[in-house]
Amino acid sequence: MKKTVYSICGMCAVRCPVSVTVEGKEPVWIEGNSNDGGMGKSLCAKGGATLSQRLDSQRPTSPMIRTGERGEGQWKHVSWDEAFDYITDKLKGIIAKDGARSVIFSDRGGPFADLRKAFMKAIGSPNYHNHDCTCGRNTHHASKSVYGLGRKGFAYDYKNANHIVLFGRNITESIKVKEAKGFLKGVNNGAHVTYIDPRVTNTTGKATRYWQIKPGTDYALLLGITHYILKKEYYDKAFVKKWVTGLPKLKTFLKPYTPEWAEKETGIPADEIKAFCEEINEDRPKVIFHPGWMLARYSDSFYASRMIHILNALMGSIEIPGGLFYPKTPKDAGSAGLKSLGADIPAPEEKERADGCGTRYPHFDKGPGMFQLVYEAIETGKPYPIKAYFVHRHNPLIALPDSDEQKRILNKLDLIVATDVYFSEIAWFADVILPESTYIERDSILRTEKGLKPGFGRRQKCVEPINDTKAGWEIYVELAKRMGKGEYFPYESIEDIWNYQLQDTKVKIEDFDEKGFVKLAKDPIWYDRSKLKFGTDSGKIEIVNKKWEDMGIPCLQPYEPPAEPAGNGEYRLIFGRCGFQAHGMHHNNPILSQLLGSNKLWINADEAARLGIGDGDEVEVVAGDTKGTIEAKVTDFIHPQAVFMLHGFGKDIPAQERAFGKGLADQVFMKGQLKKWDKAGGGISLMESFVTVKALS
Ligand SMILES: Nc1nc2c(c(=O)[nH]1)N[C@H]1C(S)=C(S)[C@@H](COP(=O)(O)OP(=O)(O)OC[C@H]3O[C@@H](n4cnc5c(=O)[nH]c(N)nc54)[C@H](O)[C@@H]3O)O[C@H]1N2
Ligand SMILES: Nc1nc2c(c(=O)[nH]1)N[C@H]1C(S)=C(S)[C@@H](COP(=O)(O)OP(=O)(O)OC[C@H]3O[C@@H](n4cnc5c(=O)[nH]c(N)nc54)[C@H](O)[C@@H]3O)O[C@H]1N2
Ligand code: SF4
Ligand SMILES: [Mo]
Repeated sequence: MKKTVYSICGMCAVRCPVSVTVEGKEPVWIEGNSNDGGMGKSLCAKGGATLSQRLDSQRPTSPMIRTGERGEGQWKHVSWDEAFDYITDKLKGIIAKDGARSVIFSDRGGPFADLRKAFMKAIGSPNYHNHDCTCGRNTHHASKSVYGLGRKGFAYDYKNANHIVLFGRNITESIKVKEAKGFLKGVNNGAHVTYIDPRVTNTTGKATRYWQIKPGTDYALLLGITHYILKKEYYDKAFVKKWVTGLPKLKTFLKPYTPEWAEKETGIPADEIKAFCEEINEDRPKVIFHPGWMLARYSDSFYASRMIHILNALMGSIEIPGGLFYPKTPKDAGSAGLKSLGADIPAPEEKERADGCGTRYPHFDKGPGMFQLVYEAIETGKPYPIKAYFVHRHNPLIALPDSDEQKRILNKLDLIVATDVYFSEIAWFADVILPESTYIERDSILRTEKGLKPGFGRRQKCVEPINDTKAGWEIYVELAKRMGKGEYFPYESIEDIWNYQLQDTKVKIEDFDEKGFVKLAKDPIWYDRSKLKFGTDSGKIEIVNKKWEDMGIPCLQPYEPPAEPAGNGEYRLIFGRCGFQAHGMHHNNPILSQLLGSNKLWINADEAARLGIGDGDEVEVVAGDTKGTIEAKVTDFIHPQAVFMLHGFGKDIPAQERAFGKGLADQVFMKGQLKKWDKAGGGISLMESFVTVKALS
């Protein structure tokens, strides 16, 4: 007998709605959950590899405790009872000696993280982190400084846009399925697309204008664009008058930054910049400047991203079809939200986070913290000692730079517990691996789905686990109970959790059966544009935000050119992703490893000729004492100052036999980068590293 089970994909952090066909006890088919019109039946390649993830035998099949040195790969398989006992015995000792604040947690974050946050709150530590110091922190804080709203404060209506401007946002390969489909609809509807990247990507193929920008100079381009738009008055005066403060200061600040000046910095001709501004003037207000992600990996990304947020305001594209819109919450649809699992747990006694977010760094959001700063705290014991580390669905050894330096510091800890589905680099380095069931084998807590029609979504178990694995909720509820915090986790089943979450709403668990999600509004909700809400003190969009300036972060920062490669075969190392992989995760997946087995080093054709490198040659890449060899991809499609690698390859975990030793890992070449981060935005400056490339004779 066949049945359809609706769930939520977990192959990457986008978490698309899916529909799984189960025959008997086996999953036999997966596709997008077409009850969601934006999704249809589409999935990306990684989502399509879901069933093979479950069948992959080269992943942890039961809890494991380390028997050799950290990272050596000597393990004993243990029962869940033994694993829980081992962890709680150690943890109780650590807390008795150094206090609960000595426990840190790093997590992917996202809509199911509420339970993990509740666990940390119950344990009594303020030190919960998500991954965002390597992802969107700069854009997030930039958005807060302009709108008083975080980076998820707006969503983008690509489908109805007249012009989509993407700074390194490789929307057709670095995929969010619904977003990519919306983008392609926009393209088919005739939208202009301006794509800016030192490298030609698939998205370039959908663009009406491509600029091969000199790496690290987006801020200069944005200053030039904004200068010209203000000079020519190509902006929405009525919107700006009503909603934007600080325009005169911006005009004065921008005086020197003409398109001609920007041409010198970026390599993009002034005439083209002007032509772009003229086109934008015709296309506005339905213009979307995407605030970027990879734009958030340079040391001035906070400022580049701020300028993008300001440009959106100048376009007047806020809360209109074809522009930016507020993702509406259950409250906007007249419903209560999901009750937080930590709502009834008292806040930890310790108020100061070890990473200093909210205290030493008052302008950084406390919630997700800034994980790179934890390394300093572990190393120095300041502001207090850090002894135990829980890591869940996060792989700092891949996601943060300089894995060797990270290992040296993490080795000072007394306990590392990794909850993972794979033998990831961090799991391999841990003391205990708690194997989570693959996502189609587990239930998760309910999530809130914000949007024009807000609602709630449910990931449910489609099939039983084939190994001795558990769902995350089972793991943390059990750990909390064994740590004497059971009163805050009185749950015996996932239904107990779902009912707790739904208690203030009118929604019942059965309501999810029909479609996999529940919508709280029939029609799209748009705010009245005369009553917009911004989170700043003035309630307006603030070009100069006094609160930020008082915290030591100037809002209008003069441009400083990026560091230049020294020549003689030195290049800036840039990176990105492709459609078949998610970060450093599925490189050992039986299907995905066949689609793309290794990465190559993209190098500009003129540069390659100078160095005597031919397409397909093996070349050596060097940074400090780190060396590796990789196949060169010689191409005109990359700026001469940069070389490019796909992220996530170069696996060195022997248990991952299919991926072991294939290609090179970008993060190992980022020497000393753990300490290089944007002081205004907080994000790690991952793209500010240089390597030397040599032909192998
Ligand atoms: N050099 C370099 N560094 C980067 C990037 C880059 O391109 N280059 N990209 C940056 C970006 S944008 C991001 S978002 C971060 C991403 O880096 P991370 O936040 O670390 O993200 P992921 O790769 O999504 O997931 C990490 C871990 O989750 C595990 N995992 C996968 N599925 C499951 C599951 O179902 N359950 C559990 N418990 N674990 C699971 C994986 O095995 C892996 O160990 O990296 C950042 N760092
Ligand atoms: N298939 C797949 N999809 C994903 C992910 C995944 O791992 N795999 N990860 C998800 C996550 S967590 C994220 S954050 C997003 C990331 O989405 P994107 O930010 O679109 O990600 P990347 O593919 O890393 O693209 C980065 C691009 O920035 C370019 N770049 C480098 N330097 C510069 C510069 O100075 N200026 C400009 N303008 N561009 C530059 C690089 O050449 C590269 O093409 O993707 C999400 N979607
Ligand atoms: S983008 Fe692909 S892998 Fe990520 S959640 Fe959606 S279908 Fe799954
Ligand atoms: Mo990301």
